[in-house]
Amino acid sequence: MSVPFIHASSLKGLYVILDAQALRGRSLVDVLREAASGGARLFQYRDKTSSALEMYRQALPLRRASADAGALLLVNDRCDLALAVDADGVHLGQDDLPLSLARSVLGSGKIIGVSTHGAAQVRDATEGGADYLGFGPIFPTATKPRHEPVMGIEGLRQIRPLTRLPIFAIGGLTVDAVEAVIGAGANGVAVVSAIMDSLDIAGAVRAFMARLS
Ligand code: TZP
Ligand code: MG
Repeated sequence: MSVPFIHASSLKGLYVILDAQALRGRSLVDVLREAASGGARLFQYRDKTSSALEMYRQALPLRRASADAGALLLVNDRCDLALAVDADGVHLGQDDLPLSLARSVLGSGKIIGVSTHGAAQVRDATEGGADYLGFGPIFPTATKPRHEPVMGIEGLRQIRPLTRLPIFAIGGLTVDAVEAVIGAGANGVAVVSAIMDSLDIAGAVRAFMARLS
């Protein structure tokens, strides 16, 4: 599936995952706005515990805030919610709706990203028409309980030649890992705790942007 130019050019750099379970008393919209003020332009709404109605109520103001900031907003897991709030796309894990069905549901105008954890999944998602890939976990992470085996920088380097799609490295990444993952072929980094655990979200974003430029 071809990706509109505006999408393709945006699928790199810092990908901030707005995790509803990592808020530390702040609101998702506040985190998005602060991150956008630091320069972030690519966001995902991730919520593993809320009901569909709660997620809808969270995603709608996020959609508005991302549009105000000129940023892309993707929804984790749920194509229905992505459509309901007119998000820019969806991010699918290996146990979400199959890519082909997600594409039928969303159409060619939405971005679809796929989490991958090895060579076969990278090939399948590429052949299946994903717009970008997540790859990881690069390092162990407490953000995702019972995560897949770590792939390491070397795992990333090995799968890089298998796809021309943008790859976002994910899992346990801090600013100090940026050089290594980009050096191994990633087009960007997807992060939760390195941004959301920070008391200075805009500053944390700027630190990533400085290493990514
Ligand atoms: N998928 C693989 S690792 C991970 C997800 C959602 C969690 C990433 O969070 P963090 O805090 O950046 O390690
Ligand atoms: Mg999922």
